[in-house]
Amino acid sequence: MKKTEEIDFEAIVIGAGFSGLYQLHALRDKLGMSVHLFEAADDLGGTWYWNRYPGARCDSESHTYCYYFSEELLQEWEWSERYPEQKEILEYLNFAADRLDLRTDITFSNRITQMVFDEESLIWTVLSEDGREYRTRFIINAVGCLSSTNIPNILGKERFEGSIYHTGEWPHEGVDFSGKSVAVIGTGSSGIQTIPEVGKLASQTTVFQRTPNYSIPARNEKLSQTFIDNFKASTSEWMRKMLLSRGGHAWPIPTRHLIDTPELERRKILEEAWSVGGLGFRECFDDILVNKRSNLIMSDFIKDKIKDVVKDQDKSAILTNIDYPFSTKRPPIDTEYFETFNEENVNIVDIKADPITEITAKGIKTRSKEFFFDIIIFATGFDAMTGSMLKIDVIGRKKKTLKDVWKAGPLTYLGLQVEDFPNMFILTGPGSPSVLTNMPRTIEHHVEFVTACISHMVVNNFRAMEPTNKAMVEWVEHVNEVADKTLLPKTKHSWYLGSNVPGKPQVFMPYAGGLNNYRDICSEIVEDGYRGFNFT
Ligand code: NA7
Repeated sequence: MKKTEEIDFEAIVIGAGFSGLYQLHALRDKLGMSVHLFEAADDLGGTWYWNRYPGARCDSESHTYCYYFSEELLQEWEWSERYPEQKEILEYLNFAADRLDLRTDITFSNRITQMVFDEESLIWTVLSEDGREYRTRFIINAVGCLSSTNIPNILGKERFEGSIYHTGEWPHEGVDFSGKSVAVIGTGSSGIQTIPEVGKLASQTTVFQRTPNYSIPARNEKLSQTFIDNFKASTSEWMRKMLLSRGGHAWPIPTRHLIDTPELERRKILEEAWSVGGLGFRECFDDILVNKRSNLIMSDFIKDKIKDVVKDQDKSAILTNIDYPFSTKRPPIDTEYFETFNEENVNIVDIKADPITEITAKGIKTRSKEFFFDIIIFATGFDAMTGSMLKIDVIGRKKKTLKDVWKAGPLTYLGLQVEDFPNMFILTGPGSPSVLTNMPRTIEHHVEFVTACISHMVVNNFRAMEPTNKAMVEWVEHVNEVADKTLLPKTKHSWYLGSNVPGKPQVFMPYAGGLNNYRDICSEIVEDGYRGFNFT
């Protein structure tokens, strides 16, 4: 029996992705704390450990999608392409973990299932799947925003005699598509990356599309040595640009409104941005997410581009039947996605018009037709932003459960902490800019914020920290107000709102005010004596 005050580690970090690895390093090597990291997978990587589907690649540009807290890491690592593919990101994270000697303080294949706060000792007891218990003062949840897979509950799924895969839980040995008839359900970023690769290999590919997507050509390319050398000589300038931007990316900050730009000039700007490609396309004007008319013009521009590519009129009509403003759902970027539909053996089924009714032993039935497959791929996304936290049974003060506190939608202060769950932090949690940004920039900010909070507590002899109810409620109101000033909540079918998961409360979860503004708010709160937080 452990004594009440006894702890195993001063801090426990959960999750070995980008955020957890840096948090382990920061607390252990900057603050000198005893820290341990638990990870459910048998190796590190987080999102990039699980998402090994064909074509898996990051939508952020590689030289921005990495740690900037260490100039050494920046100088030593070399990215090969404009966008890093999954394998390269995993290699990068392994490189960083080895350089920082992190593996010694990580336990793999150990899923945390419960955490319980003791009000008297102010200690958390963390329970893992294998029945072991660990006691700690601080818990930092680095469980990821897009880690809890969403597999729709379609009637008859268990009857299917072929193979079923989800893009977010892809087998390490890969999948052989040659000579196979393959179904892909879902046309979000994962589906849009997978479909061209499957289309090349399978004998027949059928895409089941519920909501069509605006997708921008990624225009991936090898990075030249000149680019790499220039980058290494100016990393601080790259960082400066990223921190000034709303999304934590390094492309030029938009200054023009589409609506005020004369038509010829507007066309020229859109064409130029289209030829550069990538997520930066939406940043060529400043008013896309606030002005309906501007958004409509940009949306129509993209639809025309899709129509130019897809030759078959029926397929083109299904792919461009988009009824929501551009970028209000997370916009994918692609490599030859629409071009793939020019292949005769690649077809698309509009399941909004002709919904899937069941999965049979041999394939998929829609209301009007039966299809036969060897393989079904679910590219159906994730229970985003709250799914992974709510898989853990989190019990705080007065036996309150996180599940209960979040039953009408996530409540947090700054996306970082929840009242009645002292000393528990969530990295890139709901209510923070997170998924609306280039994740490593948001992650570094959160890790450094949490590290500073803990350091502040140590220096001042505080034993517990949590937000006040007022601060939390006001922050959630602010998150909603900010989102409501944009077109973002106008799309009802979006994982930003939780609408992809049946029964999930529909609340706009990320903070849409921009990473630059969010960072300023956090700094002001700290300067104001950690306004909104209570210290014990
Ligand atoms: P997404 O973006 O959530 O896409 C999932 C896709 O699956 C999307 O097209 C969904 O349609 C579709 N879906 C979800 N549930 C169903 C059911 N029940 N039936 C048919 N189709 C369904 O996930 P991704 O993995 O592609 O990307 C996640 C993020 O990773 C991405 O945004 C980037 O940030 C990186 P819907 O649109 O909900 O109608």
